[in-house]
Order: sequence, then C-alpha cells, then structure tokens
Amino acid sequence: MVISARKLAKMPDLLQIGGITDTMQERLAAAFTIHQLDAFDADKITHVVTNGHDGVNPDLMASLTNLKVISGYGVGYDAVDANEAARRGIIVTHTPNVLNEEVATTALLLMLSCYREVLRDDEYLRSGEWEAKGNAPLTRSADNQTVGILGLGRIGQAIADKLAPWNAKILYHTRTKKVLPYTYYDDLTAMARDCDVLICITPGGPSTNKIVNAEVMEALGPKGTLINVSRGSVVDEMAMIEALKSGKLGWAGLDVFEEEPKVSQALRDLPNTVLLPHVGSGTMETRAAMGALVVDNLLQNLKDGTVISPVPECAGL
Ligand code: NAP
Ligand code: 8YV
Repeated sequence: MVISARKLAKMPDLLQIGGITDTMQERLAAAFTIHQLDAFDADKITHVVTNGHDGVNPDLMASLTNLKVISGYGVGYDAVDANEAARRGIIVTHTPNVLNEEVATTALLLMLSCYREVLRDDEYLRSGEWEAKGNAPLTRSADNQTVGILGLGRIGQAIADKLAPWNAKILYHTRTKKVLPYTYYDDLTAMARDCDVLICITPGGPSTNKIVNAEVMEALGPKGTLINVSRGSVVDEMAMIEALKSGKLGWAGLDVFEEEPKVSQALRDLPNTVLLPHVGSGTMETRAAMGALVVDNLLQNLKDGTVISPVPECAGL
C-alpha cells in the first residue's frame, strides 16, 4: 500500500464550533484534523471555524494558547471579542460583501410584506374569507416612501440601491458622514421623525445596543415601519412590543431578535409584525459563497500566514 507523504505529515488542528456545510467539511478535512467541542486538546488547536451566533467565548479563546485564526461564517462578528483576539495575535476573519445583495433583498422582503400585508392576505384567502366576505381590505403602497437607513455600510448601500426603482427618498444615520448622494442625519431620532420606514443594518455590540429605543420608535410613529436585519440587540425589544401594541409604532418586520432563537410570545401574537428566523443571508447560493470564503481564509493562512478578509481590528496582524 502506498501512503502519500501528505497523509503521513501531521495536519494542523482545527476546532469546529457550530455546524458547517458538507462542502466546507470536505475541503477542511483535506487540510486539517477537525475537532469538535466535546473532545479537543486546547494546546494543539491553531485554527477555529465558527459562526456569527456562537462566535468564540472569552474563556475558550484564552485557553487556546496556540490559536492563529478564527474564521467566522457571517459578516457580523459581535460574538467574538476582536480587540482581545488582536491583542493575543489571533486573526479574526469574516465574510463581507458576498452576502450584501441577499441581506438587502431580505430587508426589502420584510418592508414589502409589512406594507402589502402579505401574511394577512394569505390568511384571508386560506381561511375562506375571500369567498365569504369578498375582496380583501386595501393595503399601503410601498412606492415613493422616505426610507431611513441606520448603518449605511456595504449592506446598507445595497438596500439603498434596491430601493431606487421604487422611487424611495433615502436618509441615513451613521457615526460618520459618507460621500454618498443621500441625506445624512447625525441624530437618529430626528431621522426617524422624517421617515416612513426605518431599516436597521448596523453591526451589533456595545455602540449600537438598544439605540432604537422608545423615543426613536415614537418618532417613527403610528404610520411608521421598523425593519431590523442587523442584530436583535440594536432594538429595545420590550419598548418595541409596547409601541406596536399601543399603536405608537405601526409595523415591524424583523429577522433578528434579542434572545434568538427564543422569540417572545408577546411579539409572536402581534398582527402588525412579520417575523423571520434570522435568514437574511439564508439562500443556498449566498451560504455557499460565505462557506467558500470561510474555508479560503483558513487555507490561505496555512499556505502563507495571511488571510483574505480579516475584520478591521485584525487587519494589521
Ligand atoms: P459595514 O459595511 O461595516 O457597515 C456598518 C455600517 O454601520 C457603517 O455604515 C457604520 O458607519 C455604521 N455604524 C456602525 N456603528 C454604528 C453606530 N454605533 N451608530 C450608527 N451607525 C453605526 O457592515 P455590513 O457588511 O453592511 O453589515 C452590517 C451588519 O449587518 C453586520 O455587522 C451584521 O450585524 C448584520 N447582518 C445581518 C444579517 C442577517 O442575516 N440578518 C446578515 C448579514 C449582516 P460608521 O462607522 O460611520 O458609524
Ligand atoms: C449569518 C449574519 O446567518 O452575516 C451575518 O452577520 O447574521 C448571517 O449572515 C450568521 O452570522 C450566522 O452565521
């Protein structure tokens, strides 16, 4: 029997956190010995593959003394302390750009579903009400709306582009003004007051924690629609439920939640919401592109010590 030299050479040790696709598994197994969380030797692990939800907790990061790279499946990396990783010389990578269009489509899907009452009208037909009562009640047009985008980065700009055919007027709030042909607001409440729809697409983490608070939602108002495709932490969920119940806020289309996958019964019971189970990037095509980039980052690091898409905190490593 001929055993290849590569098989005899010891492969580096990769810790897998969370699920990965079959394609990712095949490509990674050809280059790494893959370990699961229930059985691994911390000193041996040089690379980690994880996702945006699980990240890497601080105790685990501290225990992996020879860790070089954390490769994350997702663009948001709020579940990893990237500053601490950089301090330890660990490169964190993520999957920017390959999911921009998909997440933007999800934001628009939620906006359209709220405006055109897709869930209500689907139920109107299925329940037999159409036949029994006649035509369904009218809905609101999603054309010609003023849309405020909270976070005009890669995905925020894709959302603005996709809104152009609907003749939307685009406002935005970020910490720094961008060189873009949209109206900048340095105050989120003031922007909420001036728009029909507020779309949240910032990162999660301390700087955005509950920045969409009761005041912002009241400013958006009874005819206003809140869309959140960023992180559940960005919106004060209790305040949102109160505002939606009392009518101070009109509608909410949500892909992300504070305690996901747990979603409060109060929110599920509200008729003026459209709720999705964090599927912003969840198509086969986009998840394949994300998975490929996750693996490419790890393989490039084995080859020459660099990565393709480090998070900004680790770009200089
Ligand atoms: P990005 O290019 O880094 O854009 C982030 C934008 O948010 C920037 O314009 C940034 O501008 C702004 N921002 C950051 N902190 C802010 C703050 N405290 N207040 C106001 N604006 C702030 O990121 P991206 O690729 O567009 O992704 C954005 C986020 O979307 C991800 O981090 C993730 O949480 C979420 N996401 C969700 C899904 C999903 O499945 N639902 C999928 C992908 C991504 P300034 O720095 O000037 O403030
Ligand atoms: C992922 C996301 O589904 O990219 C992100 O930030 O939220 C989604 O694309 C999530 O990270 C799970 O890995």
